[in-house]
Amino acid sequence: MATEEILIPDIGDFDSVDVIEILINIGDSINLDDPMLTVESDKASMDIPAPHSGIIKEIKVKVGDKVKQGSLIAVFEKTQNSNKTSKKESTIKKELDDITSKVSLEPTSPVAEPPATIQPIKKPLPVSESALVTTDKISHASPSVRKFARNLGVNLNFVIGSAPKNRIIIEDIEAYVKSELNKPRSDDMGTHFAPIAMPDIDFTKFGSTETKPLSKIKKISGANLHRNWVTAPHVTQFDDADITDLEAFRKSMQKEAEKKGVKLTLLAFMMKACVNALKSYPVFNSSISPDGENLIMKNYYNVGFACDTPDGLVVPVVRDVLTKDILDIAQDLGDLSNKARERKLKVEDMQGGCFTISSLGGIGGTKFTPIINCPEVAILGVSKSSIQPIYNKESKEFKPRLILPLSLSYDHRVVDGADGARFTTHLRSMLSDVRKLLL
Ligand code: CAO
Repeated sequence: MATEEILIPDIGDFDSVDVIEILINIGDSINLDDPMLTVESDKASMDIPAPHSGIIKEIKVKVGDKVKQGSLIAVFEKTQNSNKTSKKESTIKKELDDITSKVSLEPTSPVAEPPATIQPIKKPLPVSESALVTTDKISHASPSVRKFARNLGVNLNFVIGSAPKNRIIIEDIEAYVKSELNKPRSDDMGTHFAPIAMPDIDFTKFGSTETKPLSKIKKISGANLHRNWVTAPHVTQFDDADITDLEAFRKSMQKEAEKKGVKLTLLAFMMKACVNALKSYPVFNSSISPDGENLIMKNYYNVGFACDTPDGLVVPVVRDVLTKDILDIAQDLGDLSNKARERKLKVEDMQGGCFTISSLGGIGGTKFTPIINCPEVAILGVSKSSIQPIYNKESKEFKPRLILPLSLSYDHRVVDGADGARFTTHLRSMLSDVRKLLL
């Protein structure tokens, strides 16, 4: 049988490229277009395919060698099918030109952004399509990429390729490994919710950006909100309360309160009404024990309120609301809000809450779905009151009334839907009749 020398084909403008991997052994029987070695320029790595089928007799390069067009790679003995030749270099070059221009213009995968470090090669190496798209029917990856995946124990079937034709490249494997390592771990056989990693997008590709660090409060509250959101199955019950009389009463009392140095706010009345409802429906004043076996019922009534500060959201707690009158509650609210905005809240000011009120009424909006402040089991959202035409059964006419929208989110593991509706109905009745509230 005749032997033949295999040379590095035309590699475009590159003077030389490095051999980074030898994919053949002496005695190997190789087919047309099988990858023989991987070379790397400063822009990309590529596999050099076999120009014929045959048996490898000698290997003339080693890892680390620099090679260029015409360098001798190997000597091989031609076999029967050796007459078939690899694709013509001009065809290969055209295909690669098309592919590399696409790499620079558009991501080919809708889910994975191509990592910013991937650079298209300026002049493509003349390699065959089969070197770009592996013979493996499931995952497309070059032998060197497969080896990299094997070393890390990565199953390529789980990796999304970001190169043309969904070919998997080294960066895809690195991104996959990073996302797997970042997944929340739990010792409960994965029954906890483990979201997939957020794609790492280079936004500067779409326009100018600036990066600002998150405040410490935002980082802590963000982690807590996320945990609460995925842990407690939330249901939000909406209702409206007629606070026309309550507002008239509050305004009539405001001057007297101011004399005592207190701002009599709607929130103070809301706290009183909530504690009345908590007393009537004690399941709302409970927490699930950490082992999930018991409900811990509380005999004290501390109510937290979400407070917006320049650094983010904090939740100070008004203690013993049951035993305090409206002015005492208003006083505590004022003191705690000031402390929050001056960053003077102590840890104990934010501990021991049983239930939380989040009032956005002073800002606006008709309804929202607040996130429960776990391990509490419910939170009341208060939106902006507005004058609405309400039908009066006795006079048989519509009358303008001040209506306050309420949104109660509760943990459905603890609170049934019927109790949710009973709680807001109770609240609505308390807020609509100021005498009931103050008794
Ligand atoms: N409807 C209409 N107007 C309302 C209202 C409501 N539900 N609640 C308050 N207002 C009005 C008040 O009448 C007051 O107006 P005047 O200045 O004309 O008297 C103004 O809004 C401010 O009200 P306030 O001083 O009583 O403050 P507040 O009780 O509404 O709010 C506090 C206090 C600490 C809750 C609030 O400053 C705050 O931080 N709210 C944001 C809470 C938040 O971010 N929640 C989201 C949590 S989830 O991300």
